[in-house]
Amino acid sequence: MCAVLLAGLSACGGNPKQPAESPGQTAEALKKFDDEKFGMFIHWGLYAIPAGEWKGQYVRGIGEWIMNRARIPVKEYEQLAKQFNPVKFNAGEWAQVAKDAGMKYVVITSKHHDGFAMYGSKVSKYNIVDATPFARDPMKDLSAACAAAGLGFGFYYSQDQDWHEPNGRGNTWDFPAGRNSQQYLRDKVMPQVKEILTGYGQLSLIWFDTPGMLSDQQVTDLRRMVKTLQPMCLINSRIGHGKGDYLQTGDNAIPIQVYSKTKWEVPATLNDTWGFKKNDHNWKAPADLIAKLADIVSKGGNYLLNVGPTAEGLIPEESQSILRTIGKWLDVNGESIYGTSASPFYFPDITWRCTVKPGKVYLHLINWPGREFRFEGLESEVKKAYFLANGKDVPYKREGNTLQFTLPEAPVDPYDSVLVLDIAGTTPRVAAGFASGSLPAKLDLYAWTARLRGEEIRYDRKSMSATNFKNVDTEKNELWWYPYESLEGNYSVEITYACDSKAAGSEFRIGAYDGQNAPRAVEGRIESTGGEFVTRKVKGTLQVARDDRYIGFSLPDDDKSAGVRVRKITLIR
Ligand code: H79
Repeated sequence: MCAVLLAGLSACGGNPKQPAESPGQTAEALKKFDDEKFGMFIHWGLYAIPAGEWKGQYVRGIGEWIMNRARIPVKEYEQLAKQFNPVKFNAGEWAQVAKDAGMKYVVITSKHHDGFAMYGSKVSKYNIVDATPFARDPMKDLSAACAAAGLGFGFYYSQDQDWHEPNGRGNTWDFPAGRNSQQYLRDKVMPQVKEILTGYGQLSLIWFDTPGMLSDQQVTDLRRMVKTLQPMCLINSRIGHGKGDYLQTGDNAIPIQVYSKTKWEVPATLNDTWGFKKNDHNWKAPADLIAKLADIVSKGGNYLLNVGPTAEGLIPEESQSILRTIGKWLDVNGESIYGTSASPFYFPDITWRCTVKPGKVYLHLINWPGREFRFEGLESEVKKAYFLANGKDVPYKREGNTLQFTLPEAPVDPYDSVLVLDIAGTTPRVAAGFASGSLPAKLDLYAWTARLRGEEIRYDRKSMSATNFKNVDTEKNELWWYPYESLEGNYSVEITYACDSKAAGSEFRIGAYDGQNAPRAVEGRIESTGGEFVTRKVKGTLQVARDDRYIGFSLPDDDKSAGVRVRKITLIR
């Protein structure tokens, strides 16, 4: 054995090109991960004490970023540790919430950007055992509770940003000077990652975040150590330099259509923060979350949904109640989620989503279409059509590749009525022009599939529209859609919105953003529609490049029209 490597150093003496890992084991772990679909993210740290407020002032943005946003000196922030005493923490209860939600794995912050280790670390005294009155390692309990409950267990570890360390990235208020990343890696990251990989049993995955400073070689060393210590432990793409086992989409970012180039996972919040924030009550509705779960799984992803426990150690009641509602839906409909494959069809709108298993097509009716439901593009013979919720047959007529279903007046499930088609053959045969990947000449990007940027923006399910596009400080409330390489081309653009005369007047911009340069954009003015939804042509042509990161809708100049309700934009090739 190479003791030097296990000590966390990069130079191992051997051939650095020699693989320290087994691709077969990674593939096996990925298969299990792909089947699981739904996991719990837990952001827990010292930031749960200020909970979004510093010295009596509200601090905007995600709660775990408070040290950064309020530019809190290390010496001051460190004092929080002396107050951290989560006496109500009960690992068994947390694992039970995940179980009740129908989640299959749990990922918790072992160290976030603030640099504080939430486990007993021998490497740095800045940890929950040595620096707090709690003086215990909650991760021992939690890893054991998850194992006992049959849940996968993984650690989040901030490998690049560390605001506590002069050589970590991100703290420019205490440490404005240069960084010796190698020293930080050698003295903290490698030995701490070794600790979390060796002290808590089998890890399903390790979840790195916000790469930026570490070099290709440094990341290679980090990956090698993980795979040497735990060959079955998956690594997410945020390790950096393309060295992950699966892709992380952006936070709360869902691809617009099926994406099957690689396995991926969407990390997402239940409100607008990861770490607990006492004033954030903007909880997403269970209906929305269940539809998002169906949406993500239909597109080929996993959903990693976050809870932010309090400084006392409790998962907020609202979070628990929402998660249990999702779990009740999964109790009945889990067959259409776990172990399924992505949709072989593209999605023309937001009425339905689709997952498949051998011999079965699951149509998730996430927006009830009324009594008539046309489903196009399936060539396979259908042997039986029925609802998962009640087992009742659903009558239909067939014309060529179109199935015309007659549905009951009301949904059979309040959230997502799953219509099962038993088909002849193992995999569905899909008619030309309907397959995922073959996008139509006219593509709707609904507000519902967008990431809502900002903490004021709101989505209304009834009118299927987003509103409250406020410009606050330097931040804007916007809609972002993620094409994942599917949209390269030139488009004319339409927008569907409603606006009353009071709110009319602002310029709007629909742009294609590559993450670095100014967007290629088309612009127009929000006009009064008398409050009705109308579809308007936008002047000009939108050029989308293959690698563009997102398509955005915003009010760039003023937010007089913040109250506009945007349902969708339409791209026409
Ligand atoms: O751990 C969670 C986040 O803390 C982390 N990733 C998820 C899983 C994350 N790190 N960085 N970011 C997310 C993006 C941060 C953007 C910011 Fe801001 C810009 C932070 C401060 C300025 C957004 C806008 C948050 C506050 C204002």
